Amino acid sequence: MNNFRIAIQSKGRLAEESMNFLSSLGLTFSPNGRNYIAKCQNYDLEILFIRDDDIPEYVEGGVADFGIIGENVLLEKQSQVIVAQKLGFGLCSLVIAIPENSSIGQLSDLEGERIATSYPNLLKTFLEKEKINAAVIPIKGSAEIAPSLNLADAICDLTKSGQTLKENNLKSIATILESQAVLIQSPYSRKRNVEKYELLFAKNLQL
Ligand code: PRT
Ligand code: ZN
Repeated sequence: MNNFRIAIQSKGRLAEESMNFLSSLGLTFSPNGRNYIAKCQNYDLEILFIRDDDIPEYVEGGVADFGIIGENVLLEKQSQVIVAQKLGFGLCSLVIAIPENSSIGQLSDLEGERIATSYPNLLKTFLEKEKINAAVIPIKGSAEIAPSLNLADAICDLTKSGQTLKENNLKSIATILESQAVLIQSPYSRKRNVEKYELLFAKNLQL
């Protein structure tokens, strides 16, 4: 890999702010930047637009030198990358939530219950730490509907405003992670590409 590349989410909750971050470094891109790859107009850098779930693998494998991803995804995937910088956007919490009318009153009442989540690794680690024996039900999305369909007694999902939980008559009983977007760096990134980033970020270049 020679080209200096950064992988960001193509569309979704981190897409716009990731582009804003790159713009804040002084970088400019052509308006058709929604292709798979966009070349920077004023610096030797390419942006790779991909799904957020794929970003850790691309960066871990060295296809991209850097990436922008939520800590929630990074920690769930136990990815071997370097966290270069916390970015202060994409703030959200990974919580355990139960139906408002549930008989579960506190964390220890989750013993023997079923919890649906797309974050099975983070949830299992939390349950082990809390010494709670609960069944983790891995799902890909829409965890909030699992209790009403009797797939689970509780969920473990991301929340920001709390509106989605409320709309589904759920309430949070524990926060297992406070997450934000982070800049990750490949362990295989060529030295000169890391230097390019450092120069860029330090705004030592006149763009
Ligand atoms: O298509 P792709 O795979 O790239 O995207 P995605 O659908 O997997 O991810 P996306 O775009 O939904 O989220 C990307 C990242 O944004 C997440 O991994 C988090 O790091 C971060 N983030 C910040 C959030 C939220 N805020 C958030 N609110 N991710 C998801 N949500 C969900 C929440 O679970 C709820 O369903 O948004 C909904 C609204 O939340 P409330 O609490 O404001 O109602
Ligand atoms: Zn995703």
